[in-house]
Amino acid sequence: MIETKFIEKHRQDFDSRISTTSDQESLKQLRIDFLGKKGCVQALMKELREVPREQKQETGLLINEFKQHVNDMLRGKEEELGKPASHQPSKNETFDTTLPGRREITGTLHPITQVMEEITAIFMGLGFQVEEGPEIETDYYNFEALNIPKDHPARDMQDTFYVEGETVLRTHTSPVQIHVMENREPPLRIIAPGKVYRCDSDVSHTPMFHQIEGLMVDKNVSFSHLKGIMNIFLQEVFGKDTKVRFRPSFFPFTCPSAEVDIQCVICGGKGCRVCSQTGWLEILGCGMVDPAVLKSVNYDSEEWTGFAFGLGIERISMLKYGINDIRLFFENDLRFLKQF
Ligand code: 2NL
Repeated sequence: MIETKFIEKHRQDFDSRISTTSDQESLKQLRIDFLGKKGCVQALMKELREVPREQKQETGLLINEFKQHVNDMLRGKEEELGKPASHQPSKNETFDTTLPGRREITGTLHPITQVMEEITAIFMGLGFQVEEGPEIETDYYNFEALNIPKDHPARDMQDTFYVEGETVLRTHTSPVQIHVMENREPPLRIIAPGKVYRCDSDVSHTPMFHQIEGLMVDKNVSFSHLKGIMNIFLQEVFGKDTKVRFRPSFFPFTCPSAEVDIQCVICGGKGCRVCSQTGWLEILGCGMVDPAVLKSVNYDSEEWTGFAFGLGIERISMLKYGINDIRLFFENDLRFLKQF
């Protein structure tokens, strides 16, 4: 049973305590004692449940009035003492200004992009212009203009992705160079980097991979120009002392044609698994542009000659970084990508 006297006593108690309160700490305690979950006002509320119905309203009013009084007085005191600063470090809290900040996580360029940009920069330094073109091509630009006849194995259904009718996903970036030659008169020096597609998939082949092709057409361009440019390029990518060799080869679009090897970067030429015990690694294919290709773009092959080359970026990146499975480039595992 709550009596008026009883509430009055709590009020006196509160008033006397607040009159002697002079710091934040005891003000906080006072608030807890009277307004907290286990405080005086809450206890009175609980007792109100036991009060007979006819007295409930009057007693409830008194308790509310008391609560209001406590609230007002506490607020007044709070103002009197000044609001606590939003964060004042306590005495035993220290701040180490020498600790490093939290590092921002930044992305990196994909290793294929890095190698592509590196190779592109080398050729730009040698006076080559970068050219790009569509990834969907016609049979004519991907094969016919490059002297690849209809029965050539490179056209086999197993290698080429056919889109529909005469359109294919380009199997090399050569069509870019055909477009440029059709639209421009020689002399020209261009490189064509980009994605190419072949229906093939294992540890060293993916259906999409990256290629850079290069083309130089001018008066009196000879095989020695080609050798000179290939030597400079390979020594820039793999180091000044890289040994380079040219082997006769065949491509429908060049004549004579060659494949270029470097001394194995893994074993230094002694012979290992990567170079199949030969001491050499095949790096790129090249040759003198076949007169039939020059004819298809209306260049006079009596007046102009040219060399061309093509290389796979994934293969070069694998040898440069000692990667044994091409699929790692396309899994996007950050533990792999962060190493470059
Ligand atoms: C390789 C070989 C090569 C070419 C690409 C080319 C382009 C035109 C005319 C003549 Cl427009 N040739 N490109 C020439 C020789 C070799 O690529 O093994 N690539 C991965």
